[in-house]
This record gives sequence, C-alpha cells and structure tokens, in this order.
Amino acid sequence: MTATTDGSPGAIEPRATAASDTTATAAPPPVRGPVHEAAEGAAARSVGYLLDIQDAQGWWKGDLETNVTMDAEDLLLRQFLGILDERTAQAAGRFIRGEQRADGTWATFFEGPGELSTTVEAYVALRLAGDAPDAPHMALASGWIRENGGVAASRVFTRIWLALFGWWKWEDLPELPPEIIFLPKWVPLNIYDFGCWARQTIVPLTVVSAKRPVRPAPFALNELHSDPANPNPVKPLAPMASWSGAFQRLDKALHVYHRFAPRRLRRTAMNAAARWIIERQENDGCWGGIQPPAVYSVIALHLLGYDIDHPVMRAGLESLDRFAIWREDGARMIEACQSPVWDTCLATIALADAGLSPDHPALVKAAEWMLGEEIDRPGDWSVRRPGLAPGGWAFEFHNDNYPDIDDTAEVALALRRVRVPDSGRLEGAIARGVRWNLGMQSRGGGWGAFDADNTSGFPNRLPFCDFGEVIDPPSADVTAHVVEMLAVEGLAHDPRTRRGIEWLLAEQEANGAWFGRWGVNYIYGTGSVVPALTAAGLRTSHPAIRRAVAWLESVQNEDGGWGEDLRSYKQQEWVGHGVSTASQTAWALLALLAAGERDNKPVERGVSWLAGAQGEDGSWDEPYFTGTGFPWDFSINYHLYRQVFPLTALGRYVHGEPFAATRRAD
Ligand code: R03
Repeated sequence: MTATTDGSPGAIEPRATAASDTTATAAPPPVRGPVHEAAEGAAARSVGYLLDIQDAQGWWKGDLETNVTMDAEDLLLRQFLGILDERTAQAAGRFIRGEQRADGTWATFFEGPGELSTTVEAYVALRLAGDAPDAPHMALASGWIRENGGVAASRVFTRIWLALFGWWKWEDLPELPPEIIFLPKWVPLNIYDFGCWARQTIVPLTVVSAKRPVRPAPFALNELHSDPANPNPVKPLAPMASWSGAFQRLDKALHVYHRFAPRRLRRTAMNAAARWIIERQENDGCWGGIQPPAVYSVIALHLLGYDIDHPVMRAGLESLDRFAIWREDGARMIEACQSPVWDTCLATIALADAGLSPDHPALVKAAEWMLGEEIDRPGDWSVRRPGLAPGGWAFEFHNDNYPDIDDTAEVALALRRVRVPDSGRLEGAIARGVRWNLGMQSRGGGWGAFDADNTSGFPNRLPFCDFGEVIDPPSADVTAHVVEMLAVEGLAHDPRTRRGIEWLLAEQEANGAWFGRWGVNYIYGTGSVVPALTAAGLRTSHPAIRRAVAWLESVQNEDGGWGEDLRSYKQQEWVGHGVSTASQTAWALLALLAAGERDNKPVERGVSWLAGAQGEDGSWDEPYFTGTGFPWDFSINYHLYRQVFPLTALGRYVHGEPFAATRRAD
C-alpha cells in the first residue's frame, strides 16, 4: 500500500506468499547483542512455563478475575432460592473479606477506588455469611456506604438484589415490562437492539420486574441508608425536553402500566420470555457463558414455577457451580465468565511466535481442541444476518448462541500457525470463520464483538441501564483483529478489508493512539491496530503508523516498560500512563515491532524490561487489571494475559514478524 498524505489507505499491496505458508517469517535480525540474548532466554523459559500449564485436552484457561459482586450475588441467589449452605457461605465470605481494603471498601480493580455498589453487595453478602454489623470491618464498610450516598446511590442491579428481600422497594426501581419481547426487530428498544449480554440479562429481568418477588430477609439493612428515615430521597426529574427527562417520564408511565397491564397479555409475555430463555440454555446449562444471564434466568424461571429440581434449573445451577474456583486457603472465588477459547488461541500464537514448529505436538493438540469448539449453528446474531452461514468461535467452553467476532479472528490467526494431520478440516474451519466475520461487518466498515450494526442510541438512555455498556458497536481492537485475520488470509485487497482499514484510520485519536474497548486501554487499542495495518500492507512510513509510534514512545515509562491505569477511561491524565505491566509492555512492543522499530532504543528498553520482570519459573506476575468488560464499570484480570502477550512480543523480537515475508519493507 502506498503512503498517502490524506491518511487514506491508498493501494494495498497484495500478499507475496500464500497465507498457508505458516513458516513465512523474516530472517532473524542481524543484531544479537545482550538484549537479544536476554530476550531469547526469557522466551525459552516462558515456552516451558506455558507448555507446563496446557490442559491434557489441549486448551489453556487462565483465571478470569473481576470483583466481589460476582461472589456476593452468588450468595444472594442461593439465599433467595433457599439453597445457601454453610460451607459455601463461609468460603465465599472468606474470599470477600480478603478483598476488603483498609478503608472498609471494595473496588472493581486492583488498587482502584472504593466503589459504592460493590461495597454494598459485599457488605450484604458478609451479613449472609454471619458477620455482625458491629464487627469493626463491617462498621467501617457501612459507615463508608452511608457517607457515599447509601443504598439510594447504588446501581440498579444492586437495588434489584436488595428488592428481592424487601431491602428496597420495587416501585423505586425502573420498570422492565415483559411485553418488550413482542417488539419486532425494527422497533426501537426491541431486545435485539441491545448487546447480546444485555439482551440475555434483560429478558429474564422483565419477568422478575413483573413478578416483584419479596422473600423474607434474615436481617435489616437500615445501617446502609444515609438517612434511614428517608432511604430514597426523591430526585427531581431531568427537564422534559432532554432525553433523560423523556425516558424518566416513560418509566413513570410504565410504572402506571404495571398496575393495569392486561393479565392475559402479561402472562403470555412472561411465557414467551420463559421459552426464549430456555431455548438459549447451553448444553452445559449456562446462558451465554456469563454470570448475569444465568443468575437472572434461574430466578425468572423459579418465579414462573420451575422448581430447583427441574432439569433446566438443575443444569443452570450446576453451570454456576463450575464458575467457582475453590482456593487452597478455603476461599471461593466466582468467575464472571471463563475464557478457554480466547486463552488457547492467544497461547498458540505466542508459542508459534516463539519459534515452535507448526507441527509441535502442543500446538497440534491446541488446534484440534479449537477445531472441536467451532460453532456450526445460528445464534441471536442471525436476527440481523438471516442469510449468513454459521461459523466462528465463542470465548467460553459452551456458548453456541453467542460466538464472537474477536475470538473468531484470533482463532483463525492461531490455526493458521499450526499444521494438523487433517489440513482440510483446518482450512474448512478457517474459511467458515472468515466468511462469518466478513458477514458480520457493520455498516460503517468496523466490527462489533457479538453482533452487526448493534448501534442504537436508545438502550443507553433507559433509566435501567446505569451500569456497563448495553450496546455492541464496532471497536478498534476487534476491527483490527479482523483486518489482521483477513490480511493473513490473503484478503488485504478485498473491498471489505479496505473499508475496515479506512474505519480504523478514521478512528485514530489526535494523539496517534487508538481507544481500547476490550483491553486497557489506548495501549491495547494501539497494540491491536498497528500490527493489523502493517499486516494489511500499510507501509511503516504511513503517517498513521508514524503517529502511533511517536505516541507509544512518548508514554514509555522510565523503567522501559509501558503501563496504563484503568483510570484512563475516566481521566485524561492517565491516558497511556500507569505502572509498567507485562501485558501492556508487550502490547506496546507488538505495535513498535510491526512498525519496523525493532533496532531502536525504545524497543530494546521494553524488551529488557520484560526479560527483567520475568520470574524464575518463566512466568510474569500482574496484579493490575488490563482486561476490559465495560470501560471503567467492569474490569477483568485475565490471568493468562501476563504470560501469552510477553511471549508473543519476545518471540517476534527474536524471530521476526509472522508472515513477515509478505509485509512490505520500507
Ligand atoms: C477480549 C476478549 C473477547 N471478547 C469477549 C469478552 C467477554 C468478556 C466477559 C463478559 O462478561 C460479562 C460480565 C458481565 N457483568 N455484568 C454484565 C456482564 C456482561 C458480560 C452485564 C452488564 C449490563 C447488562 C447485562 C449484563 Br444490561 C458482570 C469479545
């Protein structure tokens, strides 16, 4: 692709070699100084570490650490269903207590600020585990809660959990009428206008909202109100002319409707919701492989008469049990989700970049496991793409209804690095994944994570939606992973790839970075986009690449590493800044290496930092959260990120870029 002054992609150079040439890498760089030696040694130790932790079935799965609302809501669910046992309560209590900080609060990420809803839910869970309200750690927490607005200032999800026990009034919560399930897909606020995770959560919550159950609370929570005499001070409505004002008034109207809703219509809607929910239960009993749809679906079905021993309920509860990690110290941590497909494709790419041969037994085992995970039937995505053939991969062990575009791109990139005995099976799976991803391109040229054109502006305005993201618009990191996959598959010149590249170029920030939607934050976005653009043929001299290099070099830490605090989602001064971490240093290096900066000082300093930060056993530690569920609201520490991305970066430093023979040298 020729460089242009207006930043447009210009002509994209076709690939020089067939994509199937998995050994196509650049000749190792001539320089073999001390940094190169250190990188080789660290990479070798990391390979040994990763191979040691591969499961016998071929996959890798790192813990998916989030925050204690997962553990608190698990106890609240069991209490509501009458199945909370002492062992679970004590083990969860031990974990939750262990996460409390000196100021009495709980945060949503390592070294993050105290977070009100998380602290409320943790406090209630510890009360369920038997902690007394006047115990010092509990009094500290309740005092902080009262000083920070009390329950009234907590998020809607938190107050729904409290309303289930009468600790909050259902009429003081936004309405979610079950009748929305009847809205056709072209009507605003139909359930397919919501991101898939929100859709799977809202459908069961409409049943809960209609039923408004209240089960006896084992204790009161008056100590959590800033003003116990007035627990929910009336807040003035926003101006009528504003969107918020309009939707607040719509909610008031829905509260009136709730009282007069025709019983037959409502019952029919709730039964339709039950069918919708049960149709989407996965083979292992979960819903979408994530915690929220599962907990609310179990509650909704229970309210509709499915008792605990009903097969659907039994399978749902067992799937939640599998999200529990029982630690040696007796603590029990709940994962919000599990990431084996994501971890396995990233580990495969890292090991291939580190020089493992394409037919290495560990890679063949991983590839064959991934091939077994391919999705072959339509899911909710087909509502917007009815004619598109199924294909692709999901993030979790079982989630056939919601494959995601990001995993599909990364699995295709991983499979392309492996030579399996049945190459036809591999080629077929990649081809189906490529076709599915191409079919999932959104109107503007970018790619979202689970759906195409999931960009409605209405869902975010609902009073219910005060947490996380509720739509799934295109993001730079997912779009980049797709463009990189298309380039590797020889489609860099395909018009759809070009539209993706143009979308990325248009999304570049003024400072030269790209926003990170599913990883923290601008370092993740930039570390995803630059390798994709150069793989797709953009010259390293392209203005956009040069601006990205300049930005990365401008935010490199004194110690040679890179880090970006989660606060960059909220505060400008944190953009690109934070304590150096293994995964974020690796992301920066991936961009700089792809941009042709291998022999320059910033890369050498970054590689030295990685080699110096590695542990004796070949692994890296990383208490900081560098994964993003929802920017700021919900953060993830993917425990395998700290291993796979450093190895990819060191591997590419030592062995050169994958498929580099096809990249244009400037
Ligand atoms: C980067 C990897 C590829 N990527 C997959 C990302 C999956 C991330 C885990 C998703 O887990 C979730 C946890 C959630 N919580 N709460 C919600 C939620 C959704 C997903 C949630 C928030 C608002 C609504 C409904 C549910 Br409304 C804890 C693409």
